[in-house]
Amino acid sequence: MNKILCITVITLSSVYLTTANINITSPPVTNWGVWGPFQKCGFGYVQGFQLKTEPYGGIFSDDTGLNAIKLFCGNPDSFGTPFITSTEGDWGSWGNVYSCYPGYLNGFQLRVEEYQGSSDDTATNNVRFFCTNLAGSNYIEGDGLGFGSWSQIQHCYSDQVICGLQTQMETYQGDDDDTAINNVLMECCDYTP
Ligand SMILES: [Ca+2]
Ligand SMILES: [Ca+2]
Ligand SMILES: [Ca+2]
Repeated sequence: MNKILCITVITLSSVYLTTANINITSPPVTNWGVWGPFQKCGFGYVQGFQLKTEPYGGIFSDDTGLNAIKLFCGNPDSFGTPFITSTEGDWGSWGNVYSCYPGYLNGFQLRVEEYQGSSDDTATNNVRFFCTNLAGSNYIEGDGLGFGSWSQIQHCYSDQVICGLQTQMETYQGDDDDTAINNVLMECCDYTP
């Protein structure tokens, strides 16, 4: 009798401890462009990031701000660590590599410039990431631009870490206003050591 009760308790516990993977998505402050390919780490989880940003070109320039996000599926400072990017925009250059190693990325927040009407739009400018090994609400902020304001924080469940990426990228607008990255989706995977 005791043995049956014990098995039942173990079974119920394992059901409640298992959560499905979820997607976390930026609130659409701007919504131009098409979603690129969803990419997922084949092995391991995201432990570092790098941003591709077009530097500010002055008041007469058609600026785009953030052009790509690279997520490293492992220690970003180790040689040959695989990475995922979804769509990469044409403008700008890659900035610093930021690391949470030995921790993992488990949330993000975008800095987005709201619609500017006939003035120059840049949409997403910068990204902050939250990490399993940072205390409280601390984060690592990327080296993007400073237009706009920080939108709502998107966070994985406590037992999950980031494992996938998809970006919404506006295609080249010619003489019209370009913005590059507008929104971001990340998959949170159950963490198993
Ligand atoms: Ca505009
Ligand atoms: Ca343009
Ligand atoms: Ca622009």
